Amino acid sequence: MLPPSRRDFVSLTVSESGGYTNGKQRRQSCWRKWKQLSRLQRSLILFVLVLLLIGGIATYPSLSAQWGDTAVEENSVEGKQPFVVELKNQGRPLLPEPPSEQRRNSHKRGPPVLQSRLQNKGNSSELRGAEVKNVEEGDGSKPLISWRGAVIEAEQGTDPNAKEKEKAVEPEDPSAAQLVESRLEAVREAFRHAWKGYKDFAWGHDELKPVSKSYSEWFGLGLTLIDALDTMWILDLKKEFEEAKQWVATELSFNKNVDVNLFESTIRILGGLLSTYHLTGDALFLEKAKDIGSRLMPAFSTPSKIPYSDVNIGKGTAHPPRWTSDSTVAEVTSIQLEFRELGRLTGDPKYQAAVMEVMQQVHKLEGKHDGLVPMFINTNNGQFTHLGIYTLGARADSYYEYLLKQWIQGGKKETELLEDYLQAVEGIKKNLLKKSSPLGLTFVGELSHGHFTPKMDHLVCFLPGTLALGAHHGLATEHMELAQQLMETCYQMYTQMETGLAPEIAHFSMQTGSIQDVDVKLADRHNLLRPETVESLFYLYRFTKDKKYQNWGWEILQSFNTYTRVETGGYTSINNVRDPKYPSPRDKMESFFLGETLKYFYLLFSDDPNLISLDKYVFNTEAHPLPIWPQAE
Ligand code: DMJ
Repeated sequence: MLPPSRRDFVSLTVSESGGYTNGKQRRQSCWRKWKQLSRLQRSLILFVLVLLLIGGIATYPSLSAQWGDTAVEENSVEGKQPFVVELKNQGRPLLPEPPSEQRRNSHKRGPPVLQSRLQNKGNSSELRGAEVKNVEEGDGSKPLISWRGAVIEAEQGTDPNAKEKEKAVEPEDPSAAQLVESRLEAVREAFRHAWKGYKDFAWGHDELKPVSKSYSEWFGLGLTLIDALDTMWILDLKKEFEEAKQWVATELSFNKNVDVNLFESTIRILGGLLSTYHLTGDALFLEKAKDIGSRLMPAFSTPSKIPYSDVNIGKGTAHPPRWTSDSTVAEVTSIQLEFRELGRLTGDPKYQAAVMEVMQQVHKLEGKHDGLVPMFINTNNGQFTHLGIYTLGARADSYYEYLLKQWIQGGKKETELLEDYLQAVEGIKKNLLKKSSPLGLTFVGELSHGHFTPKMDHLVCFLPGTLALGAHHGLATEHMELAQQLMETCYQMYTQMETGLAPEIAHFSMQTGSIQDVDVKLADRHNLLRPETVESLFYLYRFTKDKKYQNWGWEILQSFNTYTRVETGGYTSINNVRDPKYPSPRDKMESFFLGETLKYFYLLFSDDPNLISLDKYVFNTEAHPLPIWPQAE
């Protein structure tokens, strides 16, 4: 190909026109000039234009996101649309300005575009209706989120004076004590809102379906109500606690022909009742705990003494799932804190014997890999099954948590538990820890028959808290360092998402040159209001007093309020943490949102180390605090 002639070059870059007076002349002279150009010149111009067009299309999303950010920031500055508005619109206590670190980061997630648009609409009632749909706006068809009676942020931006109100009552630089109190009150408010939904539409049932204003049953035992009892006590919500207690006293009966899952009913119901008994001293809860505890015992009548997954608490029969005789390792090794405590309170040795038998068997079993356990165990022969897959996520997670916590509960005397825990931590470090790109985040992946996968369940985010707890109780400071690294990773799983909420499962990028550390597969984009990250933030803050952990928690609470709060009461799990315009509600509030997530938020924001002291209590895996046994026992 020939190089362009000098004439070509000059005619492309220098304007020869001596000026023009109107558009028509300009168009004519342009056309003349175009006709005068050589074919090569025209081709070059067209080529450059096409390049510009492609470049423009490619950069449009990020530019528009930036513009959106800027718009939101500008709105905030102008006092039109603060990030969280709904809380202020309902006469609830005003929230403090987010800490400066948070404000700096808030644009990272992309704009709450929806919020600014809603603000302009100024009429939230238009957003109430059926399902998600497009709503015609004056300037054309733009998608708006509208859920059946449950526009999560419909109230946002409907009060043009919101920012002014916030300014009026909120000092520029609120004192530390005010900040703490306002955050605690924000958690109480969130709880009351969740409780309102449960009370109005699901009272006495297992779970609230806040969008359809109905409920779902799992065991038919008022699961949410029982799971939330000690949270209400800790949050000092006396009225709510009393009405729930009345229900327990008059309505709760375990004499029912229902199959319950041994693990879930132990951690949520038995754990919740025992914990509430300890906090309140009310014998009602101990009686109920004894009742459910004794009804769960048939699960241990198996050939191997490894319990079945399911028990019929009315008939006193137990069985494995229909498709297998296996139980899940995490399930059979994460019921010990509760049954050990029940044994101590009742003086009946059978409870402790049953669960310690499981631990002793698992301690000796073949099939572990550097202290890491497989996910399944057979109830007939007591052996691990599905060997070769190791994860800190679903089906194995709380095995590790309960090794440490049983050791703490029993006064740090049961050395086999500690040995297994320490070996497992080494196994994690050796086999599952890697660094992501570009931020170099330490994450916990999975091992499948020797092959490493950079996949991390949100469930794994219990680990920073557990590691920190171990360090607090005298284990290596290295555990604390790892806890802090993993805590950052779990926080990034939230902050790198467009909604500021973590997905159920993250995949970490390991290639240099990656743009984002956290990648999420389409099927993993849901958020179930899980507690693990908030739980770990609570431990990390308790032990370090580093305010950044509180601030991270505060950001997460705001994201829950923005994307999961249902106007008519309750919070909903969502399908898509990557789409702030359409997070897509799943219409379910899991009981652990009240039992765990909100409780850990409250404890995180509290500066009182004696509010459930970690030297006196150990939390079960459903956030129910149980006492550390006095040394004599
Ligand atoms: C809770 O039931 C418990 O925390 C359990 O250990 C794991 N799953 C949920 C919360 O995510």
